[in-house]
Amino acid sequence: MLRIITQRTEARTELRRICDRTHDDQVFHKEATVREVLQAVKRQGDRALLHYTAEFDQQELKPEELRVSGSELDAAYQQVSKELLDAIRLAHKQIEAFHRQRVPKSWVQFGEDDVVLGKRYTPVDRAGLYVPGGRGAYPSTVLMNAVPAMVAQVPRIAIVTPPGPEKTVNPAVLVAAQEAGVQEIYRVGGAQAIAALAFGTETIPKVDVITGPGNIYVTLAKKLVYGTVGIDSLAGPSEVLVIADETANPVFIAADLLAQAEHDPMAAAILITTDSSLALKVVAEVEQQLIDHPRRTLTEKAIAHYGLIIVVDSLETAAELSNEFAPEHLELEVEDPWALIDHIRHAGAIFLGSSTPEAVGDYLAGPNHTLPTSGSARYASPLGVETFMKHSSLIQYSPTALQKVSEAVDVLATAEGLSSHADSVRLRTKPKQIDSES
Ligand code: HSO
Ligand code: ZN
Repeated sequence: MLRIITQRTEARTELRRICDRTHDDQVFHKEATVREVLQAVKRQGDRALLHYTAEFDQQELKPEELRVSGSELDAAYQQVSKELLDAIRLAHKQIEAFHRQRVPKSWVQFGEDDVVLGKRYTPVDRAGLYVPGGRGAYPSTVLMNAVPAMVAQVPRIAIVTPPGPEKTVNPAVLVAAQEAGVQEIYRVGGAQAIAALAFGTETIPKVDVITGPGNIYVTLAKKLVYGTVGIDSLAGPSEVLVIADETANPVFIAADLLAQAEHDPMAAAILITTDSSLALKVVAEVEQQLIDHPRRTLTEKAIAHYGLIIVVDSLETAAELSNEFAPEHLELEVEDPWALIDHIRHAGAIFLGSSTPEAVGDYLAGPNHTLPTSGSARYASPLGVETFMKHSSLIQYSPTALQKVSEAVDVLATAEGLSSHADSVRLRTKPKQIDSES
């Protein structure tokens, strides 16, 4: 049952509780297990991968089975329907078009005295994409990670994903990977897969950046290998926050809240509304839509623990509370969403108006569905092409330009007690003086 809160202080306390929901005490315990797995893979390579795959995924692999074979990749196309293939292709096309517009561009700037300054963007050499298995084996996740890496022109991209029963990998995942242009796929998941990508094994290449969502073990492993490799972010369970006024449709809102809740028993679904009668209708509608929900048990759990309705006096107050929560997904189900957006400062993705359910963004609108969670939208952004790139600064000085700053560099270097720094400029600008001193 969705709870309704009208009191502002209580609302703030509840939002904080929901935002902090992943900070459980067991994390320390799990971190010890993850450290052990990382160490073992670092030392023993493939042997440790096979050991942990047997232990955690109950699949006995031979080393040569780690990589998904060409014939398996081909066969996957026979296992997905024509409708699914077409939908994957439409999604791919739109995600690619969006990300192509967002490729960071190198630039140079010509200043006085022929000074040239700039930035040069280059892709990483290798990227590793984690695709969850089981409940979260989504072709959409493959596209959302592989497409930006491809657009960034990363030369080598590898996917890791845990094997299911009979060592299989979800055929839709294999098809989505190939549609995106990735053929290098390994049947390994969990912390051991992250370790393999971070350190390299006999079979799996060491990469420079690891992206993709995963369970708590995967997330802890990404956190621990950060520094050895780059990572996209530390993904927590999914969240949606809906701001609605009296013009909103309670049936749509209920469906959107449940669309988030059905992801995970820890997912959060929050409505902030100015209309108390809408709040009551949404509560009833959520109950209704849960009746024959295929994932009823887990969805109900999420709604019971991390579902919430807050009734406020104005849309400005709604925006203020939303900013404090900094939701991963924010829906503006209000008459004039563009007027409200000026009040929104922190959100991973913003969905405007009643014809824009979050699901279009999850699948195929184009923007990435890998978004900052657990309040990290206060400082972080969606995954993108730039996640797979870095930039180098460019600096070129002319003799005249160097002459003009030589005195200042000299003073700074002397102040820092770094005489060779000073010499490196002085030797170029006043070579004789150096000679006579020596
Ligand atoms: N809402 C999820 C993404 C997703 N939805 C994948 C369906 N498939 C996290 O943003
Ligand atoms: Zn979703």
